[in-house]
Formats: sequence, C-alpha cells, structure tokens
Amino acid sequence: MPRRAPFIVIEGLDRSGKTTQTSLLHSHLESLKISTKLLKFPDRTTAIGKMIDSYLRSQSELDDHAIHLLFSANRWELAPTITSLLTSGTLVLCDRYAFSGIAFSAAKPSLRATFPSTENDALLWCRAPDISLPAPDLTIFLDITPDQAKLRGGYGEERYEKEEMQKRVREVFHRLGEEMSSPVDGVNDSKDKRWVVVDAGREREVVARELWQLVEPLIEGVDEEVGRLWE
Ligand code: 2DT
Repeated sequence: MPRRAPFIVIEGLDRSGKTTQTSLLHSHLESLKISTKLLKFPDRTTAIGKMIDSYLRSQSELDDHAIHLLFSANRWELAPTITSLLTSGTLVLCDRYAFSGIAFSAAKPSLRATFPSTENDALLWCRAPDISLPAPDLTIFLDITPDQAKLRGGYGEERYEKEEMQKRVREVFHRLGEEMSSPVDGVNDSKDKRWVVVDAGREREVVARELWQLVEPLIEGVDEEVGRLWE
C-alpha cells in the first residue's frame, strides 16, 4: 500500500478558537506547499446542509433524532470525497466531525430521555449512524472552560450557544476522548495518539505552535489504509 495523506480533525467548544486555529494550520500547510483540503462540518452548502443551517439559526424546528441523522448524513455525503482525497495524496483538514455530532446530540436532555435506562445508551444511539465513516488519523480537541469562554465575550446567537449546553457538550467530548485514547486490547500502541486534548485557553500563537507539533509528524504520509470510525 503506497503512502496516503493524513486525515486531521479539529474539534472544540464554542469560543475555543477552533475556526481560527484550523485556518492558521491550513495556511501553514499551504505555505509549505502541502496539498491540503479544508473541510467544515456541518457543510451548509449541500441540500442537507441547508436544512441544518436553517435549524441552527432557529428558522426551522426538527425532532432531535432527525437533526442528528441529518448531521450524520451530511458527513456521509462527503465520505467518498474524503477517502479519495486522502488516497490521491491530499491532506484533509476538517473543522468538526462525528465527535461534535455525538457530543452535541448526547448533551440534549430530550435525547437522553429517549433512553431512560442508562446514559450510555443515548451515546451509543448517537454514535451508530457515524460508524464506519473515514476515521481521522489525529483528532485535536481544543478545550476551554466555560469561565474562559465567558472571558472571551460569551457565546453567539446560534441554537447551541448557551452556557448550560456547552458544559454538557464538554463533558461528552471528554468521555469520547477517554474512549478514543484508551489502549486498544490493552496494547498502548500508536492508536493512543488518535485523540489529543489541547488547552485552548492560552495565547493564539502558543496553541498554534502546539498544533503544529502534533501535525508535523504526519505530513510525510501514512502507511495504513484509511481507517473506519469505531470498527
Ligand atoms: P459551527 O459553529 O462550527 O458551524 O457548528 N453540530 C455540529 C452538531 O450538533 N452536530 C454535528 O454533527 C456537527 C458537525 C455544533 C455549528 C453547530 O453545530 C453543532 C455547533
């Protein structure tokens, strides 16, 4: 199997500087002449993405399960593109992915209420439609506390940009991270680097430097085939 390009995902809470950091990293990769495609989820340009956009801006209402499936469908419609970019040597850098999908939906009280027996059932339900999507080689979670977010001017106008919601989302993200970085079959191999938490409460340049340290080892390419999420 010839080398292919890496798939890198940046996840984070609102006000974590996720979009800024993703775009700084993108510019740096381009300045090094590394073929890179920047993607963002939700991709609001597709037909499904337009429904998501209208929901996020509270211009339409949808059942929580239905919107969850739309977010996942929005990733599936781009999945073949992601795989073919990677195999043809283009690094894919992605602003949010399936982890946001799970964290934001599993944080909703209404969705948790569908599965009264255990909270874990809600998480498993949220994860199911994303099983088998192309798996990132590295996911960087930009972590910020609710207090730090407040210092940065609080949240914006969209549906999920409320303190209580963001707190619950952060908890689910951390749970997902623990699961992603736990050793596979007890062997502490390279898979433990798939999920890395970065303290995004620091200065922009400091965070950007740390991101680059994480990404640089991957730019030479990856030997394994594109993996599948949670398989
Ligand atoms: P941005 O602010 O980054 O545009 O995100 N979200 C995102 C979900 O609820 N499920 C998903 O699968 C994804 C990708 C996070 C818009 C909001 O959409 C949420 C914030």
